[in-house]
Amino acid sequence: MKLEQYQIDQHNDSLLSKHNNQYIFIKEQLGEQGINANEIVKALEAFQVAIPSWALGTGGTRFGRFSGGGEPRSLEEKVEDVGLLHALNHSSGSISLHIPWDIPEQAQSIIALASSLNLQFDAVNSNTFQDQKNQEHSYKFGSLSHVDAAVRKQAVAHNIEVIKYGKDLGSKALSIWLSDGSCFPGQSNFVKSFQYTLESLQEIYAALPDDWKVYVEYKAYEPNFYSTVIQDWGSSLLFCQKLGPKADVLVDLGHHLPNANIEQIVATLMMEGRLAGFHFNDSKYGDDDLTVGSIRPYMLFLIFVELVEGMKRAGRASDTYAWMIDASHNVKDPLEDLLQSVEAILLAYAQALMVDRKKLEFARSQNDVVLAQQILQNAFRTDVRPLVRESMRLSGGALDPIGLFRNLGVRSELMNERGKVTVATGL
Ligand SMILES: [Mn+2]
Repeated sequence: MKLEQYQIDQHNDSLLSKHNNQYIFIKEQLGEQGINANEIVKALEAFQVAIPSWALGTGGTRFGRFSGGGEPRSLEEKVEDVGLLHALNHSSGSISLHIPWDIPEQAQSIIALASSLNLQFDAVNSNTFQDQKNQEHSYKFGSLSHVDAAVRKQAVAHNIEVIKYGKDLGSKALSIWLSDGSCFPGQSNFVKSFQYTLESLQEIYAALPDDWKVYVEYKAYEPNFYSTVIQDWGSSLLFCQKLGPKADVLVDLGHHLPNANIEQIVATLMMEGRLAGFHFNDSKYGDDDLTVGSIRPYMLFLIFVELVEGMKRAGRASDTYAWMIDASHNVKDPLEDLLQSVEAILLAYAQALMVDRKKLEFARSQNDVVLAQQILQNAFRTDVRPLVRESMRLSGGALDPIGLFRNLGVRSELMNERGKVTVATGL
């Protein structure tokens, strides 16, 4: 299924006068505070969030999986799904592949399909947290950190193979999330695990093309419950520093211990120029993989306050970082969920762009805690939805992406095309 521009235009026409009133209202409101609404809209238009190939089907838990019907059955259908999202919001212009769940057997035809939908290929993701069919060695006790050199070699070779697939598609980065660790005290030697991992990563790093990056993701726990080799941003940064300038730290919002101050981590990584980008999601307890902004929108906003500050300080545009959604759960239509997630990201970004930095620095210099809090909360409590809608409209997307998705009956159309019982590859 493909959306036609006239369908989006018709939808926008029906909402346009109401939208224009709302946009003019906020534009004036912001103008009184010396903020240029059009500039924020421009920044929103430029912000693209990659969609991972594993988020297009209903995610499961270790207890069960409830597929929703019409899920993509092949890589081609996954690319088509991201094409639908991008047509609706014009903010999801790339897809991030997971190998081996989504191996591009014929790169040229996949590239042609993606280009026809205005999509590019984002970072490729390796997988050494599962055993695959016919795999010689098991990853039950680790991969890049394994005590047996033969297992490490196999895991390194897999990552190098993933780079090859990515090169064929025009990707420019490899994302590595390592589940290696231990479940019980005494099971592994922390120092040896670190050193084996470093040696393995060095081999992968050496295989990176010149214009590539490797993103090193950390996670506090799960699936290992006592220790994780790359457990936090400090370990990740240490690996990156030892590897070299092509390695940067990838922050996944669900990979921290409860109540971690993620915005401070972001500020520190940006200060060091080592932030690769983000895996967005939301959670209440751990790596819950919930819709971005659904539980803790204020935290998301505070993170964007640091991101905006850090980008400005480094003189880097938003498209020089890797932004991706990493979520996959049980109860929503995955495409509607992704539309909500992208909207939440853009809302937080818009609010962060509104923060009066000069005033905030002044408040800080005076130790005016009340004013500092007020400046942030004024931005957070402003309804910036008309700005996000305007950015989508101007770039050719829909004023109300989920509304249009529902009005057009996209899911039932997909179920007609693909069947009611389809299960996408993934978790
Ligand atoms: Mn992730």
